[in-house]
Amino acid sequence: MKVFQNVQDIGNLQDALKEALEVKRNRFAYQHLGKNKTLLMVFFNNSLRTRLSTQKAAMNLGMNVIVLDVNAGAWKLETERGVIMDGDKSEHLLEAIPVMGSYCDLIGVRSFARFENRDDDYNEAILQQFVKYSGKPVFFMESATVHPLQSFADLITIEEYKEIPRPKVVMTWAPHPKALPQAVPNSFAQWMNAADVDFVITHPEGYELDSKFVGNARIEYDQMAAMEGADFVYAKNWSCPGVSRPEDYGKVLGDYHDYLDWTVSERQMAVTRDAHFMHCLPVRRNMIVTDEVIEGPRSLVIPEAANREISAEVVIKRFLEEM
Ligand code: AN0
Ligand code: CP
Repeated sequence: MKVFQNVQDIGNLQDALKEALEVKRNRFAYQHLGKNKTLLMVFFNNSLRTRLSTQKAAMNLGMNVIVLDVNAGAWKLETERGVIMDGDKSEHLLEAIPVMGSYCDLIGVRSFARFENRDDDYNEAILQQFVKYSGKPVFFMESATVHPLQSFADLITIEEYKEIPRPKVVMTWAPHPKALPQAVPNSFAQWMNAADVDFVITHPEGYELDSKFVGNARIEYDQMAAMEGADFVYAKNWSCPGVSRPEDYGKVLGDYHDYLDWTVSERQMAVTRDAHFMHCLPVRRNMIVTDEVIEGPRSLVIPEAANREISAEVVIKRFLEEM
């Protein structure tokens, strides 16, 4: 594996899940793999879980870890080639990336969608430069379009908590006051399509996700109908993916107050098969989900976040095994 971006990069999913459960039981068994190896994590955006869980995973594997917050202390980076750099950017990504690569053996990068240009975001303009110019293997820690470490942790959590062999998993859009990326729902759709689950997506009209991630997943515009018999409810807000109206890309459509009936509450959970509630966090309470549901006995948000250490450890372990 040279890049961890898509579900295909991890290979056979059953094998990856088996390895994850083994690593979870025995998370310090592979310390020798990381000896004198350095992970560099580069953050262009905020993080709580990704930062802590990925660092913890690398330490479990015996690695040294360096973290760079690009927007807190590093030089401001220009990312476009060909611009005359007479503004506030002191350094170009084209020098910064190979320099970063020279100090480490493996790089994780977080760089969210910028919502300036849909093609740049959907072509992964920033992450692809790390892949191309760092000279080191790269894993995506939420890029413009994907968040694979999250989806892998979500899949591990579903595997651990499912009560029937092929559970019904419903991903529902939920309201949010600010424009959020599509990376989490894109990846979740991609991973659920590859997993052995009955997968349904529900969202208001206008929020259709890119077909490259949705594949053949079932779409149900009626949220209550989608929830019927669900075993897992996966809530997430995302802004307009701009599929049918590119001019709306990255926007919150209409007034979010008009969508508050999409907030996951006891009303939706009542028609499920006593579903587990999931969310990647951070979550805005009583916007995405009510206090009652997130605090309820079927909420998995904490074990789900804890599994981020496990998904990261499996991925980093796979990279180390090839070094
Ligand atoms: C980000 C998002 O929605 O993509 C990160 C989620 C893991 N969330 C926010 O920016 C609030
Ligand atoms: N779920 C997740 O990636 O959280 P952070 O943004 O805090 O890393």
